Amino acid sequence: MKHFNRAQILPEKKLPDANELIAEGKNLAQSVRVKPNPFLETHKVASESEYKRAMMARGEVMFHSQIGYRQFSKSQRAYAEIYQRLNAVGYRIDRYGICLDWNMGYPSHERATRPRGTGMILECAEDYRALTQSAPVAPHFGDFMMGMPAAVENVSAALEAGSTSIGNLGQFFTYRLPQWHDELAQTSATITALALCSAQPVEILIHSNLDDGFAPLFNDLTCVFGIVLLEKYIVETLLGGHAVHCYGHTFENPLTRLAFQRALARVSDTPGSMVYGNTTIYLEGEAENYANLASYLLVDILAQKILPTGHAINPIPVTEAIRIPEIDEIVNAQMFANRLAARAENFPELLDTTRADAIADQLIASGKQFQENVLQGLSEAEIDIANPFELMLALRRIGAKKLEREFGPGELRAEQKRAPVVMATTIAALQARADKLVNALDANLRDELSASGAIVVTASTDVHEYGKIFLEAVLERLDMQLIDCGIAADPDVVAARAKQFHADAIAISTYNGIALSYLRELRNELQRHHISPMIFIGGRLNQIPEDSANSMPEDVTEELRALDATACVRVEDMLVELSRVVEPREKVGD
Ligand code: B12
Repeated sequence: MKHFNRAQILPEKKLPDANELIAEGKNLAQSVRVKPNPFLETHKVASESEYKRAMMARGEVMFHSQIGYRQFSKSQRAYAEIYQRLNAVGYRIDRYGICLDWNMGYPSHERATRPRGTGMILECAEDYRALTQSAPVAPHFGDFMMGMPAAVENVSAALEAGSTSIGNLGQFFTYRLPQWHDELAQTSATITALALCSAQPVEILIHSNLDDGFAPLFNDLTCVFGIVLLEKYIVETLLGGHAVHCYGHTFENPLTRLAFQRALARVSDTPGSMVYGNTTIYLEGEAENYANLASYLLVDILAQKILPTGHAINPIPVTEAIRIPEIDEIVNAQMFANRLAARAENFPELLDTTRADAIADQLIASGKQFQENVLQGLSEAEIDIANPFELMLALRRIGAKKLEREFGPGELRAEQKRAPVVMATTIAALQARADKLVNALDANLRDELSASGAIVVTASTDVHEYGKIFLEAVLERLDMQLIDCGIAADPDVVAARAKQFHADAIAISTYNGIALSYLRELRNELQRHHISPMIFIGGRLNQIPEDSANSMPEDVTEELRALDATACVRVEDMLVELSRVVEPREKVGD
């Protein structure tokens, strides 16, 4: 049974020629090369992978930190100061993940008029070099590089700043820049940038953070591992590069977290980039977050001690759930991690990996099944799976939910759902939380809302989907009619859908520090349509003020309320307000 046909996925009559794009990357590699920087010079290595292999041989655990502020001077200070303060007390930081802002994903000549979030903005290639000259710490450029319209210019600048670990393939599959619709240009730039890295005379780690990709939306971890194998096929078999995988945001079960690392060790001989912190378990309270930090970090430290894969560990600062961290908070988290790694010296004797290895067997076997199912299914749809352009764009357009439903290795159950071979916990946890919330509601309120049959447009302003998934799960259980605008939904699209479906309300989930500018644009679009549905907004309601002195986002709840929106900390806040104003209406199909 054919799952898809080509016209559904790649309707374009003509697509850019992959071989030409690859040749362009190879040609560029003649002039654009990795240049020396303090990290490469201090450690006398040609690439970070050479350094990683040496550290693995010495049984050393490596340390990673994300850094990046709107102000370049603050980012430069952070690059130097974190290293100096740790070095002064005998601790190490081996690499920095450079948190570029999504503004950097656009071609440089467009950035002045494009939205900005909370990340770092580099004005020119010299800025890349000035940054990596600030300390002998390896620069990992893993955000808004590969996968973006500006992939070629950003990757070129990173290579010339001495970076030999560049990503992020995962972002190609899920990240959408506001008001950017040219997927062909985005895919072309990514193919050329991948070829540019693959043609370098030194080993470039082509990084993919699975949690930036499809992983957060799969119910089955073996599909996540299948994506590892598919991306390795694209980067290594089709483009001749070296693929490395980062995982961790959504891996809260220590057993599957360890199993995933041990499975990666069995399918890859390239040192890993980093294992990401389990950010989704972070709460508001700092004290508890130190327990959250230890709970995942110890697993990652032991994983590297008993079977080194070269993944640096990544201690997430305890303010993670609130906003981007300050320099002091990053230093504290790194000191915590260095000390914990030292304390864990004899912990490996306590660990039995039998169960983790059994799960690793399943991840590899079913991951391979998923990979084969996808490649066969796409071939049957006349997608050329030997063509990286067609394959990458097809995967991006099909998306996580359909890929898992159509090609997942698990048994197909009722409602087109597949039984996970190895359960991924996040989505199931959100559904269970929604059940709990609705069951705990006051019965009158629940009945009133269910009777309302309200029509609600839902949307996320960026890639963050969990808040929206949770919200929709609650509203569905209250029989509301949902109009889903998806992730990274532009204000004009949301307003048009509200008009088209005569929506009672719009529910916006936002996380990237654009809450205020997004609401302003949405208000303008609704005015243009002469409609004024209620607006509910939740997530991270902050934004960096234009005249910010410290590059830190500030709460904008009052400004949102002044624009006549209901700013919500919890979903319950919306339910109470909705019940107060919405009139019962006929449900579609009643
Ligand atoms: C998971 C996560 C990711 C995942 C998202 C996976 C996915 N597909 O959803 C990934 C790894 C992809 C990701 C990417 C990024 N992230 Co992120 N992410 C998080 C994280 C860890 C959890 C957020 C989450 O989903 N929580 C689960 C939900 C269910 O809980 P909740 O947010 O508390 O939601 C509750 C309420 O807010 C409410 N709610 C939520 N929405 C709505 C809407 C309405 C209408 C209502 C009524 C209620 C409501 O309901 C929920 C239950 O009560 C947070 C940090 C944290 N721990 O909070 C950072 C965080 C939000 N991310 C952040 C950033 C900066 C990014 C990136 C830009 C980083 C980068 N440079 O690439 C990218 C985004 C790029 C893009 N293209 O958009 C920052 C935001 C900074 C800020 N605004 O100050 C945070 C705070 C981390 C940090 N400290 O720096 N991220």
